[in-house]
Amino acid sequence: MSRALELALRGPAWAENPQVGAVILDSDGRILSEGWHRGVGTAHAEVDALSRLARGEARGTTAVVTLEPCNHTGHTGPCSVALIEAGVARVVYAMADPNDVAAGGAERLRNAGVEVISDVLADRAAELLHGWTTAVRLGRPYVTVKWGSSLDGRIAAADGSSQWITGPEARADVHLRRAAAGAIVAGTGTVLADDPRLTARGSDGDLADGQPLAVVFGRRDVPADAAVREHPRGFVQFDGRDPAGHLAELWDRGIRSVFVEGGPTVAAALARAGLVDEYLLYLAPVLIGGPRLAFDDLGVATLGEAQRLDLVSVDRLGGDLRIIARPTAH
Ligand code: AOF
Ligand code: ZN
Repeated sequence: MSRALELALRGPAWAENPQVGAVILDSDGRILSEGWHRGVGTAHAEVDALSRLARGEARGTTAVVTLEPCNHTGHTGPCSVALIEAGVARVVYAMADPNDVAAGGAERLRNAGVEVISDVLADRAAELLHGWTTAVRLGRPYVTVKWGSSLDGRIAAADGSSQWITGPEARADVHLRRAAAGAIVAGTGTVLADDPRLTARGSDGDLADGQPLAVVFGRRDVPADAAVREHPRGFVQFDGRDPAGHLAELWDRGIRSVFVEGGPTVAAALARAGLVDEYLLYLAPVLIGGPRLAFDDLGVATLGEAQRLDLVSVDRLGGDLRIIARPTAH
């Protein structure tokens, strides 16, 4: 299962479908074949692994998959049936498929006489697919709000300068997370003030392979010479007044995760609407002072109304801290 989880990571993290990996083992536990899912419309992981075997070679084998084999005909046929027809004797999977449309594969396999073992390394699979699973459950993209701040919680100096509060390790981490997101969101305030490119780049400045869609929230015009207009996937603008509606439109375009980097207005609008699944803070040991904070008014008049979050992780990245928190319900 560890190997299958490694293979899963080869698939695109930004895609509409989950990252899934599979290995096929012979009766001595040797790996006969490996597979992974490359995104919507392509073979599912277990079918990809089966396709690398000769006819009849899968008979009596064990298939190890990071997600319960699907039971539906979507872009491809049901994996449960493919495994049964190939004569696989045993299926081991990590976590159940939370997608109602696809679920039910384990039962179908059992009914066909295949031995089924579940919950192997389930925690690791659940963490890998946390964003996708949450998105499927909520029926909208997984929303991460990211900001970089000084020790005193400021995101810019009085003149608006904000580059760079944090160091290169933190920036590299941001770019990895951009590349894994379906879309990056920034408000028009940020577009006008910082002229961000909203692309995922390597340390050499080159564009990463997977590029998130660029999304701008707000009513003000994006200037004709704005960098976001040169975005390799183009940019989309919403007026910002209906965050839930905008997320629904992004969902319809196949976007399953959005990475919000765009200023206190957008961050507060999403947080107030209860639409944020993850808060990602890069905290630098710098003092700035002054009025520039990461969130506009959250409608919290008294401490009892404050949003309490669960601390998920605290890591040191170079000279900065990365702090991840999530709402308790998530
Ligand atoms: C599997 N193995 O490798 C993956 C699965 O539209 P489709 O046909 O590609 O189906 C997508 C759904 O299938 C997806 O939402 C999830 O529930 C499941 N993904 N299932 O057995 C795989 N990627
Ligand atoms: Zn499948």
